[in-house]
Amino acid sequence: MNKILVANRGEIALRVMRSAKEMGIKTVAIYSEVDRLSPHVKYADEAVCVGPPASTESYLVGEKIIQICKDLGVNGIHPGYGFLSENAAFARAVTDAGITLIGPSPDAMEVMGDKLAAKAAVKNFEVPMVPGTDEAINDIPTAKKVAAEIGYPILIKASAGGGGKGMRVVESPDLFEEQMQLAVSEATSAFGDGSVFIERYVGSPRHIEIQVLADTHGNIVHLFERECSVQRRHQKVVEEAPSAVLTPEIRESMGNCAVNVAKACNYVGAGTVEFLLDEHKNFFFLEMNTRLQVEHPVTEMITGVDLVKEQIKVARGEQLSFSQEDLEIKGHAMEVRVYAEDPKNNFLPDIGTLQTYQRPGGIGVRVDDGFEEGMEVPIYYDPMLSKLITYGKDREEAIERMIRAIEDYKVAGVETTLSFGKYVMQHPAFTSGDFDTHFVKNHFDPAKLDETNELEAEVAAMLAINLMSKGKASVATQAASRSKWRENRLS
Ligand code: MV4
Repeated sequence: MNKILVANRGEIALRVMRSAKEMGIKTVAIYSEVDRLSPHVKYADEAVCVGPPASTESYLVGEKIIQICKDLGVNGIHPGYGFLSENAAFARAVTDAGITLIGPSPDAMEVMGDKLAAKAAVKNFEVPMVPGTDEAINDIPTAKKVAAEIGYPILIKASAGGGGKGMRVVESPDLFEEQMQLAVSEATSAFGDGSVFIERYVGSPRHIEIQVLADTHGNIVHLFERECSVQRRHQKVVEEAPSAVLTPEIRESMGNCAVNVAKACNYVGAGTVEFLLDEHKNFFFLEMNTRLQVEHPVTEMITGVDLVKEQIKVARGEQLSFSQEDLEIKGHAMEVRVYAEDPKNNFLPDIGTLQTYQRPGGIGVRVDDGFEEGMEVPIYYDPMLSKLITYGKDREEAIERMIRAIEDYKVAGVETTLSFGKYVMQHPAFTSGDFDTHFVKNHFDPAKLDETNELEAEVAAMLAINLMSKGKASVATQAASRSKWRENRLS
């Protein structure tokens, strides 16, 4: 495999290309007309325009992508995440064209893409699952009986759903019929498949996921957990590795379960097994994602493993570069997703030009992004600008480094979620580790962001007046007194 096409855009396209380049592999970029000037296009050895801005006419058109591979002598495709990364039909078409997909088999994608099929596949592998039904529910009276046996509150889930789509919490029996009918009609319109199942609702769960890696020689390892509980409308916004609450025993048990889930579907490549952790530290298998995830860098930072390089080696038929015993957690990594959204205005996506775009740097700071200063933020795609990742000897250092990196990250021209990331890093519920998937609902107050910003504006004004009235006092002493003063005000 000496030339790969990255069937994606933005930060993940650039991230994949960097690792491929280190392996001496040529890269081909695809881009839509609006992405012509993107960094991943400039970075690739070759680049081909794949169509107009709309994803359905560009990044999602599998036939065009495969044709480009044939035209340019490409022998591997890395799909990244999103787009066609979990599309079994595309995976089959790639293989049929004699090209290697850097990812799992189409069968594994299909099994894990159907939440009920995933539960059935995993059933005999001693993996704890939330009490609930294993089959799709068709008639409501039977469903109501099962719900009573499970015990309220229950959750109705669409079998073809995932990532929180098609889920309805039902608090009591009298609400069951109505919610059941709504769930089935929603699943039918959203996924073209109305089959639903029910589970006991785990009220205040943490969302913990385990990274797995499997080669074509039967070797499967896990690369420990990522805590992804700080989410907004099922969109992860802050992730970290390792979790602040897992004990070594739970980590080992959860890791072994994740390896068993991979075994259950003959998994090959990098994948993620999602669990819920309840307040008593019981964990339950939720689903498996058959792609490299957005948040994979925090795992890379604590293990030293380049997951994209491992994906490529596995796709080339090589054995894993390490055994389970070789892997250990060193330090702590934190990730804040930087979206072009306004956290003071219900995270409304913002558009515009990056008038200012200066990345932070220094020890333990990694920025995975797909933008340069002066670029337009396109409206056609996910509004994520970058992932800001920090690494420290422990969680405290990773957090303080993240705060410093956020303060050093200069973006003007669009609103971003950087201030929200800093809010989370400084919130006692987060710093104490005492949070769950309801963190944003329970602890985020947008007004507080204004307070911090007003405070900073006040300090800047006072500094300006001070400097002007006293002439050019030494800026260093002024800045030192400012940050001390602000520190006191914020604590
Ligand atoms: C659950 C759950 C509680 N109880 N299932 C969310 C998306 C998908 N990964 C499955 N998810 C959940 N399934 C049971 N039986 C809680 C979640 C969940 C969640 C739910 C609401 C709001 C945010 C959430 C974040 C992660 C997981």
